[in-house]
Amino acid sequence: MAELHYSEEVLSALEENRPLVGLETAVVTHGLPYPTNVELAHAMENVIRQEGAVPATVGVLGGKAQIGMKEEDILLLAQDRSVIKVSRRDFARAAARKLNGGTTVAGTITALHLAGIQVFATGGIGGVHRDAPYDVSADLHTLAETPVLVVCAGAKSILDLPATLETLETLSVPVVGYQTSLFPAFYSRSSGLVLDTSVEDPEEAAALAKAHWEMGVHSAVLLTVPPPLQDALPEAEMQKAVDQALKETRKHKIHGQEVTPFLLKRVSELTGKASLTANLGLLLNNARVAAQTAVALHEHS
Ligand code: PSU
Ligand code: MN
Repeated sequence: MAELHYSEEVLSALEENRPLVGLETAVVTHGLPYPTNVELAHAMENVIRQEGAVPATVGVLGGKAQIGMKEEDILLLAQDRSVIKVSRRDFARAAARKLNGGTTVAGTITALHLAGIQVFATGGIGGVHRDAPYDVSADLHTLAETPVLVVCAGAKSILDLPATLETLETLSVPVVGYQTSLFPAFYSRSSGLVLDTSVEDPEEAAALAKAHWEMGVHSAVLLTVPPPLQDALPEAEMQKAVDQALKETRKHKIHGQEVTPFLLKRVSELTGKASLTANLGLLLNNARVAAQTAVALHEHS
Protein backbone atom coordinates (compact mmCIF):
# COMPACT_ATOMS: atom_id res chain seq x y z
CA MET A 1 0.00 0.00 0.00
CA ALA A 2 1.25 3.46 -0.86
CA GLU A 3 2.62 5.47 1.99
CA LEU A 4 0.45 8.47 2.81
CA HIS A 5 1.86 11.52 4.54
CA TYR A 6 -0.31 13.35 7.05
CA SER A 7 -0.25 16.81 8.57
CA GLU A 8 -0.24 16.85 12.37
CA GLU A 9 -3.73 18.35 12.42
CA VAL A 10 -5.17 15.56 10.26
CA LEU A 11 -3.27 12.82 12.06
CA SER A 12 -4.58 13.82 15.47
CA ALA A 13 -8.12 14.26 14.09
CA LEU A 14 -7.96 10.69 12.74
CA GLU A 15 -6.63 9.38 16.04
CA GLU A 16 -9.30 11.23 18.03
CA ASN A 17 -11.99 10.14 15.57
CA ARG A 18 -13.12 13.68 14.76
CA PRO A 19 -15.10 14.60 11.60
CA LEU A 20 -12.89 15.46 8.62
CA VAL A 21 -13.52 17.09 5.23
CA GLY A 22 -11.18 16.55 2.29
CA LEU A 23 -10.30 19.32 -0.19
CA GLU A 24 -8.67 19.18 -3.63
CA THR A 25 -5.69 21.19 -4.91
CA ALA A 26 -6.20 21.12 -8.72
CA VAL A 27 -8.32 24.21 -8.13
CA VAL A 28 -5.17 25.81 -6.64
CA THR A 29 -2.67 24.60 -9.26
CA HIS A 30 -4.82 24.55 -12.42
CA GLY A 31 -7.85 26.65 -11.58
CA LEU A 32 -7.81 29.97 -9.83
CA PRO A 33 -5.25 32.76 -10.37
CA TYR A 34 -2.55 33.52 -7.78
CA PRO A 35 -2.92 34.73 -5.02
CA THR A 36 -6.71 34.19 -5.01
CA ASN A 37 -6.08 30.43 -5.13
CA VAL A 38 -4.02 30.44 -1.91
CA GLU A 39 -6.45 32.73 -0.11
CA LEU A 40 -9.38 30.58 -1.16
CA ALA A 41 -7.67 27.37 0.00
CA HIS A 42 -7.17 28.87 3.45
CA ALA A 43 -10.67 30.32 3.56
CA MET A 44 -12.18 26.89 2.79
CA GLU A 45 -10.10 25.29 5.53
CA ASN A 46 -11.24 27.94 8.02
CA VAL A 47 -14.93 27.55 7.17
CA ILE A 48 -14.57 23.83 7.85
CA ARG A 49 -12.92 24.47 11.22
CA GLN A 50 -15.64 26.99 12.17
CA GLU A 51 -18.25 24.29 11.58
CA GLY A 52 -16.50 21.90 13.95
CA ALA A 53 -14.73 19.65 11.43
CA VAL A 54 -11.08 19.31 10.40
CA PRO A 55 -9.88 20.15 6.85
CA ALA A 56 -7.74 17.61 5.01
CA THR A 57 -6.33 19.31 1.92
CA VAL A 58 -4.87 16.69 -0.42
CA GLY A 59 -1.97 17.15 -2.83
CA VAL A 60 1.27 15.57 -3.97
CA LEU A 61 4.59 16.87 -2.64
CA GLY A 62 7.83 15.56 -4.11
CA GLY A 63 5.94 12.56 -5.48
CA LYS A 64 4.24 11.67 -2.17
CA ALA A 65 0.53 11.85 -1.47
CA GLN A 66 -0.09 14.32 1.32
CA ILE A 67 -3.28 14.44 3.44
CA GLY A 68 -3.49 17.80 5.16
CA MET A 69 -1.23 20.63 4.09
CA LYS A 70 0.65 23.32 5.94
CA GLU A 71 0.40 26.90 4.69
CA GLU A 72 3.82 26.69 3.04
CA ASP A 73 2.86 23.44 1.26
CA ILE A 74 -0.11 25.13 -0.42
CA LEU A 75 2.07 28.10 -1.33
CA LEU A 76 4.66 25.74 -2.84
CA LEU A 77 2.01 24.07 -5.05
CA ALA A 78 0.63 27.47 -6.08
CA GLN A 79 4.06 28.74 -7.14
CA ASP A 80 5.63 25.63 -8.70
CA ARG A 81 5.63 26.09 -12.47
CA SER A 82 6.23 22.39 -13.15
CA VAL A 83 3.39 21.23 -10.91
CA ILE A 84 1.25 18.53 -12.59
CA LYS A 85 -2.46 17.82 -12.47
CA VAL A 86 -2.96 14.55 -10.60
CA SER A 87 -5.99 12.48 -11.51
CA ARG A 88 -6.26 8.87 -10.36
CA ARG A 89 -3.72 7.54 -12.84
CA ASP A 90 -1.11 10.23 -12.21
CA PHE A 91 0.08 9.38 -8.67
CA ALA A 92 2.51 6.90 -10.23
CA ARG A 93 3.95 9.46 -12.64
CA ALA A 94 4.37 11.97 -9.82
CA ALA A 95 6.07 9.34 -7.63
CA ALA A 96 8.43 8.18 -10.36
CA ARG A 97 9.59 11.74 -11.04
CA LYS A 98 9.19 13.13 -7.49
CA LEU A 99 6.90 15.86 -8.80
CA ASN A 100 4.52 18.18 -7.02
CA GLY A 101 0.89 17.83 -8.01
CA GLY A 102 -2.53 19.36 -7.55
CA THR A 103 -5.09 16.58 -7.14
CA THR A 104 -8.36 16.58 -9.10
CA VAL A 105 -11.64 15.23 -7.76
CA ALA A 106 -10.59 11.72 -8.86
CA GLY A 107 -7.11 12.02 -7.38
CA THR A 108 -8.31 13.56 -4.14
CA ILE A 109 -11.07 11.07 -3.32
CA THR A 110 -8.75 8.16 -4.11
CA ALA A 111 -6.32 9.41 -1.45
CA LEU A 112 -9.10 10.33 1.00
CA HIS A 113 -10.61 6.86 0.82
CA LEU A 114 -7.24 5.25 1.54
CA ALA A 115 -6.99 7.53 4.57
CA GLY A 116 -10.50 6.63 5.76
CA ILE A 117 -11.97 10.12 5.20
CA GLN A 118 -15.58 10.03 3.98
CA VAL A 119 -16.53 13.61 3.09
CA PHE A 120 -15.09 15.86 0.37
CA ALA A 121 -15.90 19.39 -0.82
CA THR A 122 -15.16 20.77 -4.28
CA GLY A 123 -16.52 23.25 -6.83
CA GLY A 124 -17.73 21.01 -9.63
CA ILE A 125 -16.87 17.51 -10.80
CA GLY A 126 -15.51 16.66 -14.23
CA GLY A 127 -17.75 14.73 -16.62
CA VAL A 128 -18.63 14.05 -20.24
CA HIS A 129 -17.29 16.80 -22.51
CA ARG A 130 -19.40 18.37 -25.26
CA ASP A 131 -18.95 17.57 -28.94
CA ALA A 132 -15.55 15.96 -28.52
CA PRO A 133 -15.17 12.56 -30.23
CA TYR A 134 -14.49 11.08 -26.81
CA ASP A 135 -13.49 12.88 -23.66
CA VAL A 136 -14.85 11.66 -20.35
CA SER A 137 -13.25 12.73 -17.08
CA ALA A 138 -11.75 10.00 -14.90
CA ASP A 139 -13.73 11.73 -12.13
CA LEU A 140 -16.79 9.75 -13.24
CA HIS A 141 -15.19 6.30 -13.12
CA THR A 142 -13.51 7.12 -9.85
CA LEU A 143 -16.83 8.24 -8.34
CA ALA A 144 -18.21 4.85 -9.36
CA GLU A 145 -15.59 3.06 -7.27
CA THR A 146 -14.95 5.30 -4.28
CA PRO A 147 -17.36 5.51 -1.32
CA VAL A 148 -17.01 9.19 -0.45
CA LEU A 149 -19.69 11.86 -0.04
CA VAL A 150 -18.83 14.55 -2.61
CA VAL A 151 -20.29 18.00 -1.99
CA CYS A 152 -20.26 20.10 -5.18
CA ALA A 153 -22.26 22.57 -7.28
CA GLY A 154 -22.95 19.90 -9.89
CA ALA A 155 -20.65 19.28 -12.84
CA LYS A 156 -18.66 22.05 -14.47
CA SER A 157 -20.87 24.03 -16.84
CA ILE A 158 -18.43 23.54 -19.73
CA LEU A 159 -19.62 19.92 -19.91
CA ASP A 160 -22.47 18.02 -21.50
CA LEU A 161 -24.63 17.99 -18.39
CA PRO A 162 -27.40 15.59 -19.58
CA ALA A 163 -24.76 13.05 -20.69
CA THR A 164 -22.86 13.50 -17.43
CA LEU A 165 -26.01 12.89 -15.40
CA GLU A 166 -26.89 9.79 -17.46
CA THR A 167 -23.38 8.42 -16.94
CA LEU A 168 -23.63 8.94 -13.19
CA GLU A 169 -26.84 6.90 -13.28
CA THR A 170 -25.11 4.12 -15.23
CA LEU A 171 -22.25 4.14 -12.73
CA SER A 172 -24.63 3.88 -9.74
CA VAL A 173 -23.71 7.23 -8.23
CA PRO A 174 -26.74 8.79 -6.48
CA VAL A 175 -27.09 12.48 -7.35
CA VAL A 176 -28.87 14.33 -4.57
CA GLY A 177 -30.02 17.94 -4.64
CA TYR A 178 -29.36 19.97 -1.51
CA GLN A 179 -32.56 21.96 -0.91
CA THR A 180 -33.32 21.68 -4.62
CA SER A 181 -34.76 19.12 -7.01
CA LEU A 182 -32.81 20.52 -9.97
CA PHE A 183 -29.24 19.67 -10.98
CA PRO A 184 -27.15 22.83 -10.41
CA ALA A 185 -24.95 24.08 -13.27
CA PHE A 186 -21.89 25.19 -11.30
CA TYR A 187 -21.96 29.00 -11.86
CA SER A 188 -25.75 29.06 -12.15
CA ARG A 189 -28.32 27.57 -9.83
CA SER A 190 -30.05 25.23 -12.24
CA SER A 191 -29.34 23.32 -15.42
CA GLY A 192 -33.05 22.61 -15.81
CA LEU A 193 -32.34 18.89 -15.35
CA VAL A 194 -34.56 17.26 -12.74
CA LEU A 195 -33.12 15.05 -9.98
CA ASP A 196 -35.04 12.22 -8.36
CA THR A 197 -33.77 12.89 -4.84
CA SER A 198 -33.32 15.92 -2.66
CA VAL A 199 -32.49 16.48 1.00
CA GLU A 200 -33.29 19.47 3.19
CA ASP A 201 -30.43 19.44 5.69
CA PRO A 202 -27.04 17.89 6.54
CA GLU A 203 -28.65 15.21 8.74
CA GLU A 204 -30.75 13.93 5.85
CA ALA A 205 -27.73 13.97 3.56
CA ALA A 206 -25.70 11.96 6.06
CA ALA A 207 -28.50 9.43 6.55
CA LEU A 208 -28.85 8.97 2.80
CA ALA A 209 -25.12 8.36 2.30
CA LYS A 210 -25.09 5.88 5.16
CA ALA A 211 -28.07 3.98 3.69
CA HIS A 212 -26.31 3.85 0.31
CA TRP A 213 -23.12 2.35 1.69
CA GLU A 214 -25.04 -0.07 3.94
CA MET A 215 -26.28 -1.73 0.74
CA GLY A 216 -22.68 -2.64 0.01
CA VAL A 217 -22.49 -0.30 -2.97
CA HIS A 218 -18.99 1.10 -3.22
CA SER A 219 -19.73 4.27 -5.17
CA ALA A 220 -19.70 7.92 -4.15
CA VAL A 221 -22.77 9.95 -3.26
CA LEU A 222 -22.96 13.31 -5.02
CA LEU A 223 -24.56 16.04 -2.94
CA THR A 224 -25.21 18.94 -5.30
CA VAL A 225 -25.56 22.40 -3.76
CA PRO A 226 -26.65 25.36 -5.93
CA PRO A 227 -24.29 28.37 -5.74
CA PRO A 228 -25.49 31.05 -3.27
CA LEU A 229 -28.19 33.30 -4.79
CA GLN A 230 -26.16 36.49 -4.48
CA ASP A 231 -23.19 35.00 -6.41
CA ALA A 232 -24.89 32.90 -9.10
CA LEU A 233 -24.66 33.83 -12.80
CA PRO A 234 -27.59 33.84 -15.22
CA GLU A 235 -27.48 30.63 -17.27
CA ALA A 236 -27.70 32.37 -20.69
CA GLU A 237 -24.73 34.64 -20.02
CA MET A 238 -22.62 31.70 -18.93
CA GLN A 239 -23.57 29.52 -21.91
CA LYS A 240 -22.47 32.22 -24.36
CA ALA A 241 -19.03 32.25 -22.80
CA VAL A 242 -18.89 28.44 -22.79
CA ASP A 243 -19.72 28.27 -26.52
CA GLN A 244 -17.00 30.78 -27.32
CA ALA A 245 -14.44 28.91 -25.16
CA LEU A 246 -15.33 25.60 -26.84
CA LYS A 247 -14.68 27.12 -30.27
CA GLU A 248 -11.26 28.27 -29.11
CA THR A 249 -10.44 24.83 -27.72
CA ARG A 250 -11.00 23.34 -31.17
CA LYS A 251 -9.10 26.13 -32.89
CA HIS A 252 -6.04 25.73 -30.66
CA LYS A 253 -6.33 21.90 -30.70
CA ILE A 254 -6.27 21.65 -26.91
CA HIS A 255 -6.63 18.07 -25.67
CA GLY A 256 -6.13 15.70 -22.74
CA GLN A 257 -5.74 17.11 -19.26
CA GLU A 258 -5.44 20.66 -20.59
CA VAL A 259 -9.03 20.86 -21.82
CA THR A 260 -10.74 21.54 -18.49
CA PRO A 261 -8.29 24.17 -17.18
CA PHE A 262 -8.29 25.92 -20.60
CA LEU A 263 -12.10 26.07 -20.80
CA LEU A 264 -12.49 27.25 -17.21
CA LYS A 265 -9.87 29.94 -17.65
CA ARG A 266 -11.47 31.25 -20.84
CA VAL A 267 -14.99 31.24 -19.39
CA SER A 268 -13.63 33.11 -16.41
CA GLU A 269 -11.97 35.72 -18.65
CA LEU A 270 -15.01 36.07 -20.91
CA THR A 271 -17.46 36.62 -18.05
CA GLY A 272 -15.13 38.92 -16.16
CA LYS A 273 -15.14 39.08 -12.40
CA ALA A 274 -18.65 37.64 -12.15
CA SER A 275 -17.65 34.02 -12.66
CA LEU A 276 -14.72 34.33 -10.27
CA THR A 277 -17.06 35.70 -7.60
CA ALA A 278 -19.49 32.86 -8.26
CA ASN A 279 -16.70 30.29 -8.11
CA LEU A 280 -15.36 31.56 -4.79
CA GLY A 281 -18.85 31.86 -3.31
CA LEU A 282 -19.84 28.32 -4.21
CA LEU A 283 -16.54 26.81 -3.07
CA LEU A 284 -16.91 28.33 0.41
CA ASN A 285 -20.57 27.40 0.57
CA ASN A 286 -19.78 23.79 -0.39
CA ALA A 287 -17.06 23.62 2.27
CA ARG A 288 -19.61 24.73 4.87
CA VAL A 289 -22.27 22.20 3.83
CA ALA A 290 -19.62 19.46 3.68
CA ALA A 291 -18.42 20.24 7.21
CA GLN A 292 -21.98 20.21 8.57
CA THR A 293 -22.62 16.89 6.82
CA ALA A 294 -19.36 15.42 8.14
CA VAL A 295 -20.43 16.36 11.67
CA ALA A 296 -23.86 14.77 11.09
CA LEU A 297 -22.32 11.60 9.60
CA HIS A 298 -20.03 11.38 12.60
CA GLU A 299 -22.97 11.59 15.01
CA HIS A 300 -24.80 8.84 13.07
CA SER A 301 -21.93 6.37 13.24
N1 PSU B 1 -11.08 23.52 -10.95
C1 PSU B 1 -10.43 24.30 -11.82
N2 PSU B 1 -9.63 23.70 -12.77
C2 PSU B 1 -9.49 22.33 -12.86
C3 PSU B 1 -10.19 21.55 -11.93
C4 PSU B 1 -10.96 22.18 -11.01
O1 PSU B 1 -10.59 25.52 -11.76
O2 PSU B 1 -8.75 21.84 -13.70
C5 PSU B 1 -10.09 20.05 -11.98
C6 PSU B 1 -11.03 19.40 -10.97
O3 PSU B 1 -10.23 18.94 -9.92
C7 PSU B 1 -11.68 18.25 -11.75
C8 PSU B 1 -10.81 18.16 -12.96
O4 PSU B 1 -11.68 17.08 -10.99
O5 PSU B 1 -10.47 19.50 -13.22
C9 PSU B 1 -11.42 17.51 -14.15
O6 PSU B 1 -10.45 17.49 -15.17
P1 PSU B 1 -10.54 16.40 -16.35
O7 PSU B 1 -11.72 16.81 -17.18
O8 PSU B 1 -9.22 16.53 -17.08
O9 PSU B 1 -10.71 15.08 -15.68
MN1 MN C 1 -10.28 14.56 -20.48
